[in-house]
Amino acid sequence: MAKILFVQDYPDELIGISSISSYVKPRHGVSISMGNLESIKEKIRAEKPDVVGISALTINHAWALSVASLVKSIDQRLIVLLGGPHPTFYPEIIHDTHVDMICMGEGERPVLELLDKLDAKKNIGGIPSLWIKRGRDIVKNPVGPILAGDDIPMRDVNLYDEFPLIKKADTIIMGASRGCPFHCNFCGNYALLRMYSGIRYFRHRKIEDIMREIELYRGKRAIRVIKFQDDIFGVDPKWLEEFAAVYKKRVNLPFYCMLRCEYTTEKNVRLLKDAGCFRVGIGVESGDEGIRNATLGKNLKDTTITQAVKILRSHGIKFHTFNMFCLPGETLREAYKTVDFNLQLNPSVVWSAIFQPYPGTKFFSDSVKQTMLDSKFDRFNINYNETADARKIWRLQKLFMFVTKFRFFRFLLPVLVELNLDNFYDSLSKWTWDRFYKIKNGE
Ligand code: B12
Repeated sequence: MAKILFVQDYPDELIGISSISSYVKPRHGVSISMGNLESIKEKIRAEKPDVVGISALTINHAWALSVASLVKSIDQRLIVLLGGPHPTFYPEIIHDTHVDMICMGEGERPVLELLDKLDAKKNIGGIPSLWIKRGRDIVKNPVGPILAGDDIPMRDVNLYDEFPLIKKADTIIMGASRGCPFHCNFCGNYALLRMYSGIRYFRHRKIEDIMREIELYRGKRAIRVIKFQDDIFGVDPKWLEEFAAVYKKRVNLPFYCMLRCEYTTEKNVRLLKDAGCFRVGIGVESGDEGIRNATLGKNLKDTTITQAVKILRSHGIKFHTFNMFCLPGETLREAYKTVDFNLQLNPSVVWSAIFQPYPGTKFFSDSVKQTMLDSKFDRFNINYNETADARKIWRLQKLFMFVTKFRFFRFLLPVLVELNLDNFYDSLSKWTWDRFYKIKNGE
């Protein structure tokens, strides 16, 4: 038996990690640690793993490298393996002194093969999907095949039991599918579809597995709400029909999911509502159709969004919108359209972010790469909007949530974006989110 210790920054379950855990646990030891370096250090000393597997996004890649450095300071022989979206889209992170290998894409098969080979003391050089440092050389194995939908394992429902807040939570996150059939320019899926070209990358899981996974969680804790965090829920109408019927019969708990507006049809919404869906998230991205489609490649008309919202409303399903500001080439006039379109749609929650060209997106280029690495990529400090309006649009993003909550202030926006009150606007944005929009207890 070989042992892997997973380490993550995000303070909640990560489906990817609990999935790899159940895949390798029949033959190997798995443990988990989160967050601060001191607790990670203790865990390494207690568990004595062979491999430390660090899950990294771009926003926390600097943290991931600090963990890698810590691991090597404890014992040079420990293998440091980085996986997750950041190394998938930016495998060059392997050049960091403290990283031994990185995993591109799905981790179940490569991690199992690595642990099997370590256990059997075999050569680990040729494992598909892993880039491996060998002295000064790097072995860049091509990406291996992905799991078929039916083979995606049920998660290890016990992995996070040592964390009281997770163990006691009355919501669970679920994944009913992997991948996304769309390739919007601002999303990592753009690179994944190319990385896995020729393969049907979007896959639904077996409905029976999803039900059994939920039942396992319900056997452990009192669950009130389920959050499906698939990129887009219910892409295949036949799958959705079957899912809705089985879910209602076997689970019958309120749930939340993400939809694309094309799939928000009368028929699908009726199925979702009947099965227990009470809220959905939809990506608006920009209120300007030109930016949304020509720049972001979303391929979604205003009328499709308004029609979707009308259907959701008629079925009493709440919805929240996802939006971005400071988009490449976006002018202040176009940014106002995002505010006004949301005022028109009137969602129960609005969410917005300052656009960032993450690795894996169409927008990621060599020049951006340089800025990211030099700056340790603080996501809110770099504004990639190159227009003269950049600062004003940044302020608009900070005022966006407040104005969608208190509509009366809309007329003041042209004055407010001119004022250099950036710290105040930043605090106001956080306050509005915490006070009015942050979803508490899954409601
Ligand atoms: C759900 C989700 C969230 C949830 C997370 C809830 C939760 N508890 O998981 C919320 C809403 C909180 C969230 C927030 C954010 N998210 Co998000 N999110 C997702 C989403 C839609 C699904 C994640 C998921 O469950 N995937 C399914 C599992 C099975 O896949 P996986 O996580 O990739 O894991 C597999 C592999 O990556 C690999 N792997 C993962 N870890 C490791 C570790 C090791 C050692 C190994 C070997 C392999 C390995 O193996 C796993 C199993 O095959 C993804 C898109 C996507 N499809 O992945 C975006 C995604 C991960 N998010 C993204 C972003 C940008 C964010 C935010 C920064 C957004 C923002 N501006 O605030 C924040 C960051 C939050 C944080 N501090 O971590 C980006 C990341 C891009 C990047 N380059 O880093 C993604 C990829 C979407 C995109 N636009 O491209 N997110």
